[in-house]
Amino acid sequence: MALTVSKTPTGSEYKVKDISQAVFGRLEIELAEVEMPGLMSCRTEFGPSQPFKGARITGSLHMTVQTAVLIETLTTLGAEVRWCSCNIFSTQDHAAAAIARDSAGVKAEEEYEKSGKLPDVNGNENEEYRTVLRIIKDGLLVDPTRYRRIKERLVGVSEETTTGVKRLYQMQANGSLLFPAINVNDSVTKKKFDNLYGCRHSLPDGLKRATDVIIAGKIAVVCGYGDVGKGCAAALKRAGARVIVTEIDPICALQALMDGTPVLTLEDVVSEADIFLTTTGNKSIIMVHHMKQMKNNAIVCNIGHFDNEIDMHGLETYPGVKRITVKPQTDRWVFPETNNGIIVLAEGRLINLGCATGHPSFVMSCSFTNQVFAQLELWKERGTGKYEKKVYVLPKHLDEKVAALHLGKLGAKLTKLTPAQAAYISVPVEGPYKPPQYRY
Ligand code: NAI
Ligand code: XFA
Repeated sequence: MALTVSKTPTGSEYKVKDISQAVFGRLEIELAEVEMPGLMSCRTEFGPSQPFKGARITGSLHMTVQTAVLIETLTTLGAEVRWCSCNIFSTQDHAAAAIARDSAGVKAEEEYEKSGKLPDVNGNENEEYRTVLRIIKDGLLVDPTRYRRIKERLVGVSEETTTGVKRLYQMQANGSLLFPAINVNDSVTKKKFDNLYGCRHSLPDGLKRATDVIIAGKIAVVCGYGDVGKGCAAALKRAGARVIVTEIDPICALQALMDGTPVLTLEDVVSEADIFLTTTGNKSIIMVHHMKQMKNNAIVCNIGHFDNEIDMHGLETYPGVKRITVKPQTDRWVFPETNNGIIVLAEGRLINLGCATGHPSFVMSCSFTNQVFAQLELWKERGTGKYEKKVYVLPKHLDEKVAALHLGKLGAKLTKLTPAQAAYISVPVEGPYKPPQYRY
């Protein structure tokens, strides 16, 4: 399906699947706003002074309802915004339509539109990088002078993802970073929400939508007890499951035990458990020889690394194995020797994306409020020399402010330190704030 560039009556360009979905998009955006108090407080606090006046902000991030609330926070603060969906699967067409109609230029589904094919994930470069290169190349064809001064004009970048942040630190190390960058991923209020609370919310949702099995009473194995594993184990326990953890790190293993959860190996429990979940960020965790030993209709799913924790290749190529698709994202795989089947969710990819709707608005509000603070800081300090061509994290007081802006909505009241208490616990800090490096 070809998408054409269109214009709103006010001249804003857009390229979205179906502009008529803007009405539905707007209604969901309005629901999300109430659940995104951090972003809405930014509008109240900074809107009147228009701090982004003159700033042109462009983003490449999943074009969802929650991202729409971020975009409209930036425009409320005075920015001119253009947005490009970063992933063909993650675009919510109604959100894209509402933003295109009301707030910012939007490009969605770039790759798919051109070739009709999914991007080649095995290409040499990663997907975001190739998307950016392609946009630059297309732009140069239209106007060869188009990007000549981008290096001088670019004020800075804020980055959301672990992978993106890693790449920025590599660029800093090899001298190829051309602009200041703020690492939003390592704000406490981003990471804990993304990894711990977000997954704690959406794992049971995905399991229930996909299978409808009762979780109570089941034996669930959670591979990995980092932030994601801790959140998922907690959710499964609250739903009444008996949880067992596998770990390679003695500290995380001990934490599981202190939380009352046995730590064993997959081999120990593979033929006993009902639900298997990978959260390790590592690869090759549940292999086909494990799956073969599982009980009939054991559920196998992943919420950790995008696609390589479960040995789907081994399963697909197992001699005589039969795949029965119950519905999209729910497959029963039957082994010929035993005639036992296992139920694999989301084809081994992220269960909370494939079988649920990802993070809820409140979780995204914590990430995105960090994004707004990062952009405000970069724009305010442009040309002052405060930020060099390096990667920074937000100062602790801003991380705390993100949290503070989410307290009111939940009816919390914070106790204030007395001056004497403040002096008693104050520790002089030298140099820039460094977030804790440990991950427990
Ligand atoms: P983490 O590093 O805190 O935890 C991973 C844990 O797995 C560690 O404790 C590690 O010791 C353990 N581990 C590694 N190899 C193992 C093995 N072979 N067997 C058993 N345990 C093993 O990382 P975190 O924050 O929990 O994230 C994990 C993954 O989840 C990452 O790939 C991350 O990108 C992804 N993630 C997914 C989300 C989602 O919505 N689906 C949200 C946030 C993160
Ligand atoms: C899709 C997001 C990715 C959607 C969009 C539509 C639907 C569900 C793909 C995404 C991320 Cl990779 O959004 C989700 Cl129907 N998100 C973030 C998100 N999750 N991430 C769960 O929801 C966090 C994460 C992940 C997956 C961290 C590390 C590794 C993988 C963007 C977003 N989500 C809110 C969607 N609500 C409808 O805006």
